[in-house]
Amino acid sequence: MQTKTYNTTPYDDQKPGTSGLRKKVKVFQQPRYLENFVQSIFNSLDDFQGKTLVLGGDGRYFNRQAIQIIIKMAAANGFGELIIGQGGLLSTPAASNIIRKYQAFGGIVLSASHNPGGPDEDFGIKYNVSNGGPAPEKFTDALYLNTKTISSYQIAEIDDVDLDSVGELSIDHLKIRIIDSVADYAELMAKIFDFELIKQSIAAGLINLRFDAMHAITGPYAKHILEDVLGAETGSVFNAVPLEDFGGGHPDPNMAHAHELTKIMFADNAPTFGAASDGDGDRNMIMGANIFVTPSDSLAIMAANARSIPAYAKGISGVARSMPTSQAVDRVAAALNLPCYETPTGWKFFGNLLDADKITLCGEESFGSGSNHVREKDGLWAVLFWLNLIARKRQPVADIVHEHWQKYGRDIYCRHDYEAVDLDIANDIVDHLRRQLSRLPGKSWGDYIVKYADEFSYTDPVDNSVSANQGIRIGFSNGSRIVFRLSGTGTVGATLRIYIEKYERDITQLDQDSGQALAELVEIAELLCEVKKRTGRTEPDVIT
Ligand code: VG1
Ligand code: CO
Repeated sequence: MQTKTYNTTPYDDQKPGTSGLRKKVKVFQQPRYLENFVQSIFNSLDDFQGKTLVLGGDGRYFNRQAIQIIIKMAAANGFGELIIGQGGLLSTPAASNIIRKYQAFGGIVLSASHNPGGPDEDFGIKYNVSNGGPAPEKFTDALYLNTKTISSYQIAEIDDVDLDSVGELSIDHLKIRIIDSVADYAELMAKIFDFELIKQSIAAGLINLRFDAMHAITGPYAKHILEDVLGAETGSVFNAVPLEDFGGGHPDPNMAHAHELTKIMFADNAPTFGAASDGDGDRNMIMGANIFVTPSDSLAIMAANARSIPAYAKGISGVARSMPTSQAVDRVAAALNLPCYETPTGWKFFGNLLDADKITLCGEESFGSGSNHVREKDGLWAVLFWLNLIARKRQPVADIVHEHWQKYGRDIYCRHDYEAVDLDIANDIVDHLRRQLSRLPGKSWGDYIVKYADEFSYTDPVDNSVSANQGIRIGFSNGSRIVFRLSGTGTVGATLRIYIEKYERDITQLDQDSGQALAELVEIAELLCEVKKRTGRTEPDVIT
C-alpha cells in the first residue's frame, strides 16, 4: 500500500468539548480540518501498530465521506484491523460494545449526538479508549496540544471501501471488517434483560409501546429488538429510518423536540409506554400514559429496582450522577446503603468508576443513563430496563413513579437553556456569578436560604485527577439547588444551562405542576445570573 505524507498547518479551534469535537459541517469540510484532527488523535496514541480500531457514526451528513478519509488515514498510520458498522453506522453504545467485545485498541465515533444534521448543521468526532468509553480529559488535553502543533498527516492511497456489504477484505497488512451494526448489540441486550418476560407482557397487552427514533440511528436497533425480537406491533417504532438530516428535526429526545411522541403519550387512550432516543442512540426519554419521567427520576427508579433485572439481580455496587442531575438517586443510595458519586457533566467521568466497580449504574439529567454493560450512556438499554420493570411489576409507569415519590420524596426538576448567547456576554455572566459566591451563604429569598455556593471541582477517586471549573452550584438549606454552567457541545456562541431543583417530601404535595413549583427558584436564578437582563431575552430557548 502506498502512503503519502501531506504537510499541514494547525487550526486553533480543535479543542474537544464535553463529548469530542463538534463543529458545523462547513468547518469540518475545510481543507485538512478533519485530517488534522484525526492525525492528532493518532499522534496522541502509543503502541497501536497492528491493532484494531472500531469505526462508525450516527449516519448524519458527512458521515460517509469522513469514514473513507479515516479508513485511509488509519491504514497509513499502521492499524492492523478496522471494524466498521455496515453503512458506516454504529450507535454510540453499540460502538462502545464493539470495542469491548472485540478487544479493540479504541474507536472513532462520528456524531454530534442530539445536534441537528445536514450541510449547514453539525458534525462531530470523538475518540473512545479500549474500555469502550470516551477518552479521559488527560487524553483530550494531549490531543488538543497536538492539534496546535501538527505539521503533517499521512494517508494511504487506496480506493474507497464498500461500506454497505457485510464482509471482510485485506489490503496488505490491513484487514477491514464491515459488520452488521445491530447484531452484537441485540445479543448483549438479550443477556441483560428478561426478553421472554417482556415478550409475554407485550403479547398479553400489558405493554403497548411507541418508540420515536427521531429519524436517527436507533431506528434499525429499535425495529429489530422491539418489533422483531420482542413482538411489538409493526409500526410501534416510528421515524425509524436514519436520515442524514434527521428529517430536518432536532434529534433530541425531550418533550420540546419529540413532539410527535409527546402528543401520542398525552392523548386519551395513550399507549402504556413511550420512549425516544437521540441522534447517536445514547439518550432516552421515558414516558407512560399521560406522564413524562424526568431523567433524574428515571435513574433513581432504576437504582431502586435494579434487582428486578436479571443482570443486576445480585445487587449493584454503587451509583453516580453528574453534578447538575437531581439528587433523587442520592436518596435511593442512602436508603440502600450504597456509595453515590457526583461527577462533572459528560460520560467520560463515569469510566473509571465503572472500571473499578465502584458503581454499576449512572446517569445524567440530560436524558442519559447506563450501566457497566458498556462505557457510554445507552438509550435503548434504558428503554428495555423500563420495559423489563413494567413487566415484572405489572404496573403502569405512573404508578411506579408515584410509589417511588411516596417512598423517597420528589425532586421536582427542570433545566432552562439559553442558546447561541454572545460569547462575551456568557463569560461575563459566569464571572458575575463567580464574584458573588463568597457572599451568598446565609443570604435568603423567602423560604430559600443559601447553604453553600461554590464552583464544582472533581477529584477522580480512582486516578486522583482533578477537573476544576465544572459549573456553579448554589444549594439551599431546604435541599433545593440552582446550578449554572456553559455547554461544551454547542457549536454557535455559548449555551447557558440553568438547572433548577426543589425537594418535596410532603406526600400531599407530590403531584404539583413543576413549572409552578419551581417558579420562585427560577426568579432567584435570574436575580443571580441576570441572563434575561444581559441578553434582552424574555425566556429560555428550551425547557426540559
Ligand atoms: C450535554 C449534556 C451532557 C452530555 C453531553 C453529551 O453536554 O449536558 O450531560 O453528557 O451533552 O451528550 P453540554 O456540555 O452541552 O451540557 V450527547 O448525547 O450530546 O453525546
Ligand atoms: Co447522544
